[in-house]
Amino acid sequence: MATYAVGDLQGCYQEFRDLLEKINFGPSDKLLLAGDLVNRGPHSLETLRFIRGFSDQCEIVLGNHDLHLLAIVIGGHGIKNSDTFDSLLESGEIQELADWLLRQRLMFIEEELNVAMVHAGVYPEWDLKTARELASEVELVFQGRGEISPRVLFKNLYGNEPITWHDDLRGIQRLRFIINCFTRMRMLTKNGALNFDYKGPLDESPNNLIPWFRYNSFKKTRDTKILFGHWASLEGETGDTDFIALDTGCVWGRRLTAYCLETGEFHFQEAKRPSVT
Ligand SMILES: [Mn+2]
Repeated sequence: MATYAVGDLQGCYQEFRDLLEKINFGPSDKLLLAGDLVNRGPHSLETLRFIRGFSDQCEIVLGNHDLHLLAIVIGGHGIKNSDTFDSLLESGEIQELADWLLRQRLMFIEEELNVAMVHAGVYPEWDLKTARELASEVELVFQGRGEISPRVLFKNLYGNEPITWHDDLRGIQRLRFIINCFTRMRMLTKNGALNFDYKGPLDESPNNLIPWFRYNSFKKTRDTKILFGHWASLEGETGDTDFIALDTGCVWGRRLTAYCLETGEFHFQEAKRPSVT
């Protein structure tokens, strides 16, 4: 039995199936999916339907594109020009698939292997226990067991504010900060404020910004390995073996990555789509 973590699928269903075949994924193996299962790529409906079919073998954390889908279905937001999940939205299965997505997490911790997975990152001021508790606050709202309804949360999902964390943040402001960290964060200012402007490679990043995984010299998540996706222009490199970047831009014509937790090996499936810059 092996545990594989796979980066952003974004509707790249064919590459996903080919990758599973390549790693010989079997009924006793486990799959960790780092979120952004849908959008930008061609086959969001097929991807979700397929994953749901073997979800007892999967652990999923939600990404910003998955939340965008829920913001449309549950929060009443409009579709953007760049969205590519029309056939998913028009499918008779959409409500069922959305309900299933709402039961997924923002952070998954595999204690035995000392690994945690999130879509974008763990805010560097949070230790593992704090991060897990804050993720739970949002997950309870997704499940309809929080102080506000899922509809109200998804209606008010969008926005960059607040950009700094205080323990006494409440309501939508608190939930939005937690969600933005787990699903959208890349860079921070020296004062720990979120900055959403820069998405490029590390070696071209502005001097005043620090990637979240390099913010602290003493990591509050200690020796737990953090797996994440979301940042395709890292091309799988963080320069730190405690932080594993899984989004290798399959949807942009590069490749899909699977990381085996037990062996530390990486497996790749090249994209079938032509590369875009
Ligand atoms: Mn993302």
